[in-house]
Amino acid sequence: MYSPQRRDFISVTLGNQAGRTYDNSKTWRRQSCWRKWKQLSRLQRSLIAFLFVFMVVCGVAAYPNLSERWQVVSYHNGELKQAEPAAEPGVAKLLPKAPPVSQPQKPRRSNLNKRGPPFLQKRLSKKENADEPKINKEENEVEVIPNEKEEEKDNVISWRGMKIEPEQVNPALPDTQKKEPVTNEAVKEPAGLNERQMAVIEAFQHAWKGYKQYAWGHDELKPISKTYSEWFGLGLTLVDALDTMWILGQQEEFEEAKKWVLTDLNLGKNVDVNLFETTIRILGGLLSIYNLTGDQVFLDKASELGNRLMPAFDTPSKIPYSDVNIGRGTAHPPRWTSDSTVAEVTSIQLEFRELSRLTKEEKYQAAVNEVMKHIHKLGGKMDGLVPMFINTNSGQFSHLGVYTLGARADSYYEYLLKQWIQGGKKESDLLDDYLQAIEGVKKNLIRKSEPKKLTFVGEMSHNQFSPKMDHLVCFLPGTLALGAHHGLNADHMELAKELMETCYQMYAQIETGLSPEIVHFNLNPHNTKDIEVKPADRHNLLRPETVESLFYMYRFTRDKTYQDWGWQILQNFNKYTRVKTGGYTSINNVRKSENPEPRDKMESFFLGETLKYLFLLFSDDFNLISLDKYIFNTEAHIFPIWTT
Ligand code: DMJ
Repeated sequence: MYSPQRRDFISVTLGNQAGRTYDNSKTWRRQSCWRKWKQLSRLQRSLIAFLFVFMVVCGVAAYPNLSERWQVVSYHNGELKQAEPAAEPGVAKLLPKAPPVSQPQKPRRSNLNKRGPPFLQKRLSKKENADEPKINKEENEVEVIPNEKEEEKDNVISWRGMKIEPEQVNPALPDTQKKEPVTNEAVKEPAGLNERQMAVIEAFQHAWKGYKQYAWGHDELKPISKTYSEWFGLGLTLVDALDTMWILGQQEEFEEAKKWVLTDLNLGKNVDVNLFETTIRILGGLLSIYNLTGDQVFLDKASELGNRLMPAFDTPSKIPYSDVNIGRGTAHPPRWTSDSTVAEVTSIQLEFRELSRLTKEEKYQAAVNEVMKHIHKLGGKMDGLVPMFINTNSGQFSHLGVYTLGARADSYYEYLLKQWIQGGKKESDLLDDYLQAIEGVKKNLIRKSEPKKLTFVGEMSHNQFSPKMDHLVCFLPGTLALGAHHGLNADHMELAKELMETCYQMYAQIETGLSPEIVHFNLNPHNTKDIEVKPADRHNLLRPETVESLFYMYRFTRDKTYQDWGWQILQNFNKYTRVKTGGYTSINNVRKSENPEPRDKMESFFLGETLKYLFLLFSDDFNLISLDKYIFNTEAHIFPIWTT
């Protein structure tokens, strides 16, 4: 029989079990659990609480890895290229925003701060995977981190149209502690590329990674402070590196950089630029890449820049001013003098002459030829050697009496020979001046050191010989060898070999295996060391001259010793100047291998010249930029030898 009291009892008891709603069931469960919890001993309760907290902590720690793994899977499947929730809505919601189609790479935390548009970042994360020597906290030691599996499988087309597998352009970096080349079994030997060339490519990629991440579109990378420095504000490193990327087969990087040139290189900005530096690096870089690619974009830019630099020649003597405001179209000498540097006004000729040939506008060539004609006739030389300064008003040499093959005069000699070659060996004044100058070097500046009898080029100051030699002078073995190759005196080649050995010793005899900026040779037979380095000269700026000459020497002699010397130098750059987070840095003290004191600057010529010459040095393909068809300007940009 129905009893309301009993029904109430039943309804409370049974109703909560059988006919309960979702809310009611939760309440019931809570009450039941609570009751059970209360029945446990204090020890049991503590144990369960501890286990619960432990599991929560583990779960939180594991979450990012899980989400990252999901993300990689989704990229590899190619299903979620644009974070398309339609493909797998549940998973897509868990993922961070997916990268665009052109970036099929697992995003890494270190990629988050990258500068530049996202498509620029594709290569960066890939390179971070490689086994690579890393400079430690003190930025001067190497630590190797484990290799992760390559995830990306796209191809790169080299400039010769050769298809290169990703592993081939991104090898694990060799262990720089070892003297011998490192063989990486995982890296297939591609046709035409050897492991030393691949090590150069890897070095380039590491340098470029830093530049892209911290200095994109700016002049120079400061790799330690992870920022940039501006000199002219013209993307100096980027433009300087264009033809290197092309030669090294860095197609993707090249396309990204080209896009920057197209859209962001503003040559009309109100800025004072140095005529020489802008000509050799930017005008030279643009002309070179135009010659390699035939892409009109680069010639248009080169011709715009050429026009903007022309006001420099508007001087009383027609010897150009050192500085030009490319936006305003005005030019001026430095504030403290009306002099220009001799090397600067005589090392812009290859570029302006080539610009005339390509644009068929005579004015560029006319301006620079005028300078050479003037200097050809000028008094004040010593056996063909020129002083370091020339006055833009009078057109006369100034500060007479100091003669060097180093800073402020160096590339005058280099360009005499190279203009003669560029023009098809017809301009005899250039050849005469070159030959006379080399005789002047032999007569006045060449000596042998003690005790090892290293042949070196010193300086003359007011008839006093100084056994000082800049690293810059190490362009000379290469230039002498080039002249000999083009038919000049065979004894130039002998001198080239001796000087090459000396330039190598400027590295080999130093604690870090890297040359200082300047050395002094010992002439005293009682001293035991050939090379002395003054405290102010101990820096290394990642300069190219020695590896440049090694390249010429190898091409002309096929003596593999030159390749081995270059390999040692590359390894020492990796050991002492490579910055873990990307880029290479100039250093303050090449004698201090325990801490070479990074300077926090990667000069544009490290990419434009040093790595390019190393790559070419290691190549056994002598048709790769044949020296019978091309010449290099003083920034390693490539111009054809004229055939008509
Ligand atoms: C470069 O800009 C050029 O090689 C120039 O001729 C000399 N200085 C640097 C490299 O050392």
